Parts: sequence; C-alpha cells; structure tokens
Amino acid sequence: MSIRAVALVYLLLFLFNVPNLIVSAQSRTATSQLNTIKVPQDYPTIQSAINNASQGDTILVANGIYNEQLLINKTIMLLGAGADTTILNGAWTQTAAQITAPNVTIKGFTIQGFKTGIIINQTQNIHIQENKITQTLTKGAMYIINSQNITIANNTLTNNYCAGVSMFKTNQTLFLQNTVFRNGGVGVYFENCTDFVAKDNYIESNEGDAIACAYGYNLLITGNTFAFNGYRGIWATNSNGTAYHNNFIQNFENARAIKSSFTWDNGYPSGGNYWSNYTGIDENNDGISDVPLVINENNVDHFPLMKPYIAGDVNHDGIVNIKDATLVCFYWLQTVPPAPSNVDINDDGVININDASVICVNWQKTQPPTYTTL
Ligand SMILES: [Ca+2]
Ligand SMILES: [Ca+2]
Ligand SMILES: [Ca+2]
Repeated sequence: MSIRAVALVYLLLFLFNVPNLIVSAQSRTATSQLNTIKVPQDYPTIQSAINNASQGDTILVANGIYNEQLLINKTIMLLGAGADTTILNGAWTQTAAQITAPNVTIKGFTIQGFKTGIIINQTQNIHIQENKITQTLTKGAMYIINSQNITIANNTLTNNYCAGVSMFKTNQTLFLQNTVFRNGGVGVYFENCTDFVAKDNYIESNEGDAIACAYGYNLLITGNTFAFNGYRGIWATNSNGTAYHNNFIQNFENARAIKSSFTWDNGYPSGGNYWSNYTGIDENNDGISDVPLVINENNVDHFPLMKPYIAGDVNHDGIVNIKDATLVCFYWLQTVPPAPSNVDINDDGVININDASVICVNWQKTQPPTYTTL
C-alpha cells in the first residue's frame, strides 16, 4: 500500500469517527453538568424541585396554579410557562419567593396575593424577567436589600397595596422596560444605592412618586414615561445622576431634587426631557425649547423637548418617520461628534444599524405608549 493510500485510509477512519467523538463529548457534558427538571412531571411542587435540584439546574414549571412560598437558596433558573398561565398564588401571608443564592433567574410567572412578592436578600447576579406581580401587601411587589448586579426587565407590577419596588444598599441594578402601574405607594423606591439604571419603563398612576430615591449615586434615568402619578415623577434627596429623554406627563409635581444635583439633558441637539406642563418657546423650530426648565439652581434641563420623547424621533417633531430615517442615512457610520448627538439614538457614539433598527421598531409612532394602549 502506498503512503498516499495509507493516509487516505486514516483520513476516512478519522472522518468516520468524528461524529461519534462529538456525540460522546456532548453526552459527557450533559450528564456531568446541567439538568432540566419539570414541575409537575418530575416533582409535584416547585419547592420540592428546588430542594432536589443541583447548582445550575433549570426548573421548568408547567401551566397551573401553585399555592406555594418559595425559598431559593441555590443557583437555579426558574422558568414558568408564561405569566398568563403559570400562577404562584398566596394567601396574603409571607413571601412568594425569597432569593438568597447568587445567579438566580425567575421568569414567566404571575405572583399574586402575598404579603411580599419577591425578596432578594444579600446576594448577586439575579434576573427577574417577564413576570406579573400583583396584589401584594406591606413590602410590595419586590424588596431588595444588600445585593448587587440585579436585572429587573419586562415585568408588570400592578395593583399592589404598597410599593412596586423597594431597594436598599444595592448596587448595579438594571430596571428595564417594566410597567409599574396603579400601585398604592411609590412605584420604585431606593435608598443608599449606586449605579441604578432605569430605562424604557412606564411608571404610571401610582399613588406615590414614580421614582423616589435617597442617597442614590450615579443614577441613569432615561427613556421612561412617568404619567399620572399622585406625587412626583422623580423625587430625590442627597442623590446625583443623569435623567434625560423621559416623559413627565401630568404628575402631581414632575420633579423635586433636594440636596441633589442631576444632569437633566443629554446636550444639544440630543435634548432633555418632555415636561407636559411646560410650554416653552421654540422660535427656531428645532423641537427643543429655547428656554431652559429650572427645577432649582442645581437642577436645570437646558434643552426641554417640545413634544413627548419617542425613541427614533431624531428631529424631535413628534413622529418617527422618513425624516428621521433620512438623517440616520445621511450620517451613516459617522461618529459623534462631528455627527450630531440626536442622530445617535442609542448613545453609543456611532450611527449605524442599531440606530436604524430603533427607527424601524417605532415607525410612525407619535406618542409614548401609556398603560391603556399597551
Ligand atoms: Ca428651539
Ligand atoms: Ca421625527
Ligand atoms: Ca448609535
């Protein structure tokens, strides 16, 4: 047999064995690491599944009503079949889910009828996503203390008797695209917290403030709508941060900042916030008031918007349309500056497909959505 023929045989043998090698490698990974546990097929209750899970397991919870209180003291992903159909139901006592372990996800549940919805206590890397939390009592829908790196996204917190979220001594929180609606207290309250980001939330018709903070540092509050709240859109004391591209619509008072210093705009022509009770003057017709809005001497929105902010409304004329798309095309792949800041919709310093896609998503929108139109 020639050397070439031998080489060919070895090559064929190798190729023939590759799929088997891959399969055995995959099965080793599957058996030695993560498992998926199903409720009620594998265990009748969610808590029994948690008790029998290993660190890093995923627990899938089928549709149904579960009359349980959960203690989550190990790293798991807890995935309901969806908030419309997977219900954690309380009897007005205790806590629906208490999380004390790091790296926990809770997604896809309705949580209703508890003293407190979710408590996150002295831990980190927690994701709370796509849940509905309603009808809670004293400590509200979510109560977070001494924790860090918390993401709360796409949840609906509504008809709770006290606050939506209360948070203490907790850093690096992302609060994104949540609806906080018609709660009996403040929408989101936090105290002694650093690096809190609230982006693209609808916080409406709560009896207290939409956002209230004491001793909050390096806050970023952007893209939110605060409407019809009983007290303020933002109330802050001894705090600092940045708040722009928010809509303040018919709150009892839009903003109050005590011993606090915020930046209330993103410069020109990106702009500041929309304040429904502020008429302003716009003689040069750029959609930005020619007169600043002064909350107090340390808190000035230098570029108040004349129309409600909608992501993608680059030219501030109150509608996302071909005029905005044209501006993005014109400055395509340019950096900011020299390109104007209003065209960089997502504030990442370059005009590209990420900005164009925001325009596509919000095409023809003319007003910030409110709860009644969601
Ligand atoms: Ca102007
Ligand atoms: Ca526009
Ligand atoms: Ca950009």
